[in-house]
Amino acid sequence: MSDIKVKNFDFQRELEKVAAGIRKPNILICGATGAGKSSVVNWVFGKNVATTGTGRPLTRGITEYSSKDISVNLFDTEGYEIGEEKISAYRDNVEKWIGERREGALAGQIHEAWYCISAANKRVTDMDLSVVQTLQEKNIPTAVVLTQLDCVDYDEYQELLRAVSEGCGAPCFATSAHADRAVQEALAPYVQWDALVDWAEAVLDDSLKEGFIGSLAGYVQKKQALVTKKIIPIYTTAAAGVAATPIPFSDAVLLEPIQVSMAMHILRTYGLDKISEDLISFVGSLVVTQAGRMLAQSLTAGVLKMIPGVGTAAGIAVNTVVASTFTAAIGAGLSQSCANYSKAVFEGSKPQSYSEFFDSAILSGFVESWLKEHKNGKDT
Ligand SMILES: Nc1nc2c(ncn2[C@@H]2O[C@H](COP(=O)(O)OP(=O)(O)O)[C@@H](O)[C@H]2O)c(=O)[nH]1
Ligand SMILES: [Mg+2]
Repeated sequence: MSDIKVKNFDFQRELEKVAAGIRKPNILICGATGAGKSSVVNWVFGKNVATTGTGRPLTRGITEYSSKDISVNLFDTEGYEIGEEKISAYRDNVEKWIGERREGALAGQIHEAWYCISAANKRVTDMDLSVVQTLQEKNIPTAVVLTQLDCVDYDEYQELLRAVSEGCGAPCFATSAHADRAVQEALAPYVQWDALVDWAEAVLDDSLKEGFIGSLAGYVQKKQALVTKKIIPIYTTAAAGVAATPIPFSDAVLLEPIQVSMAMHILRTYGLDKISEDLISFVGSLVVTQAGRMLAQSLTAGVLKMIPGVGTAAGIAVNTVVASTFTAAIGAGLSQSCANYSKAVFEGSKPQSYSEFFDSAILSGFVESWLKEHKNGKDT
């Protein structure tokens, strides 16, 4: 396997290519100043969006947050104080702006809207409802996010829910971005962050779901499911295609770039591409080395025994089953490492070093157990 060299890869560039291929949903964030819009965005997508994403003021008090680090575009509408009459101007403004975008390119259209209403105000105004209705009339899937739930008691909360449901029928999700852990624990039965995120994903076209899920802070299980069901299959198919093509090159040369793209795609989905450039090249190198080792083993029948449909006496060349199976196994192994690392990060345990999670022995272990589990199945 002398033709596999880590230094042949520019991992950062591979990552950028992968990221550029991910379609970004456009999410409109509405509500009065102080309603808690920024806090909602920070909670769901992580603090880096509103602060590091370059806020680009568009016309009339609408700020676009987009950055190459994140695969959603957020449109934050600022512009009226709670209870102020200016809200009608705000509504007309947003309505006009959406109308203009509609006439533009498909990629620029608003795909969904989150209308934030602060529970702390203890009322839902007719104007709030009217903005929501305007969005609904434009066929923009719209949810009401009832923010600052920690500021009301149970009866007030029920009253607000009733006002929203009678007033506009939009799905309504109660949230609190209160920083105190004890407050969050007390509110846990009522807070609906997960339901909001599920709704926000469900209303998107399939082609936009990946960008959304990959931009979430946390939600490791959602990410794991996406990687398993949508991302790894792209690369197993590509690997099988390469193995099926009679090209006079070593299979390794052709398969390696597929493993590298897959690895970068998985890192991106977990949001770990933002941890450090070091991690990117560390994981890239690990995967190149691991894939090289597996290919060598498969050529000497080491792993062939473990792969369904391939007898120990199979031919010497890497066939399509071998190529796609070991791609799937490495993908699954890396996904597991990423999930464990992400959980540690989001649970606040501050991992000492990423080599606790990404290391060739750990990856080999995951790969082997994946192969064992899938030995009798065909769902590779
Ligand atoms: N108690 C409480 N305060 C909140 C919550 N969410 C936001 N805030 C506070 O409300 C204020 C306005 O929030 P912000 O997210 O900036 O609102 P925006 O103007 O709509 O973007 C800030 O001082 C926040 O700290 C919450 O869930 N509970
Ligand atoms: Mg704000």
